[in-house]
Amino acid sequence: MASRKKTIPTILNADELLDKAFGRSVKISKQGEDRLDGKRRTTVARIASSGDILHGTLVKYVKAFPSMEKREEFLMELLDTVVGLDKLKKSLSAMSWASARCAYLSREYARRAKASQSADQLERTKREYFGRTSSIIEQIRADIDFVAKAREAFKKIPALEMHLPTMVVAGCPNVGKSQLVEKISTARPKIAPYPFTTQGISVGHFQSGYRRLQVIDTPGLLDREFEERNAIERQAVLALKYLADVIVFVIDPSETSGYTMQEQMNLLESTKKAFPGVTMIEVENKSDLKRTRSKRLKISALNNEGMEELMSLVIEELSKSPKWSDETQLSPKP
Ligand SMILES: Nc1nc2c(ncn2[C@@H]2O[C@H](COP(=O)(O)OP(=O)(O)OP(=O)(O)O)[C@@H](O)[C@H]2O)c(=O)[nH]1
Ligand SMILES: [Mg+2]
Repeated sequence: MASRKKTIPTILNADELLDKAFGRSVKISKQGEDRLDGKRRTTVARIASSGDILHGTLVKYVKAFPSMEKREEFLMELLDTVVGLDKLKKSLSAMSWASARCAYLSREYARRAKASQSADQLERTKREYFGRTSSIIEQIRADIDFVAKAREAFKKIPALEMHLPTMVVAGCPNVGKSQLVEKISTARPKIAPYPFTTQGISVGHFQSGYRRLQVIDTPGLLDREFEERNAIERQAVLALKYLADVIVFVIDPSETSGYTMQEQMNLLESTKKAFPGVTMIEVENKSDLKRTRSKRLKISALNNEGMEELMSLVIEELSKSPKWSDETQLSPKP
């Protein structure tokens, strides 16, 4: 599965950050007119260098996150669901604050070191600088850890393309959504005979002529209010809300999924209500196990039965999407 570009660098924790800054600067050594002068120049250079490293590294972390005020509403809402935007903002601004403090302390103590008149005074200045800087980093230890966690979560958000006509597959857990997605697209979701196999949304592509189309596999949705859903289920709801041009709702009449027809119909109704503008194609999967007399399209994602018919229905619906006319989405000719 394609994932978001790894633009956010690995985030060092507080100890690693201090090690990096002070470990590197300790290698610096300067000559002077006499011993004291040499020591003084070395100390000034070490203070400046460690300050630069701390400031530079923290600024890099903060800048690497997509700006919270920026346009991508969907991405922001997804990030909010996954990590919590308020907390992320708070931690990033703590990092900004610390980077400025480190820069200030480094300037201030380099100045003091320069003015030091004895080896003793120089040593005290150095210690004080180290102590104050370390305590700044210590203060943001939890923020650094949180940002590192957010980065991991952010990396797992698949690279969704907002401009592609998109089919979203929904339904109760274990009904065969991932099996269907796997058969028709480039996505390779995990398929297993138990509910809640799919964690978070995953994305794949398929072609119609030269046109690239997007399919999103979602975790099994349960018939619950948005507020009651967990973070994983909310991702699926958000994908439906922002991206779906057509929803393929998978039903398992064999009930081998562990969900009764009644439970599945309840979810179908609530999904219809929640996304009133979106066309919904209802399919009955696992037709190799059970076929009902309903008018719904019967498929077997496992045996490919009915799949061509389903996909032509899907493509017909997608071709009505305003995104379909966007020529930029055409794949280059092979
Ligand atoms: N007999 C039969 N089994 C199927 C068919 N489609 C899927 N399955 C099986 O049903 C089980 C669940 O399939 P998944 O594709 O993982 O189901 P899912 O809806 O993605 O489940 P979650 O990700 O847990 O929500 C697997 O053991 C599949 O092999 C089918 O057409 N016929
Ligand atoms: Mg699945």
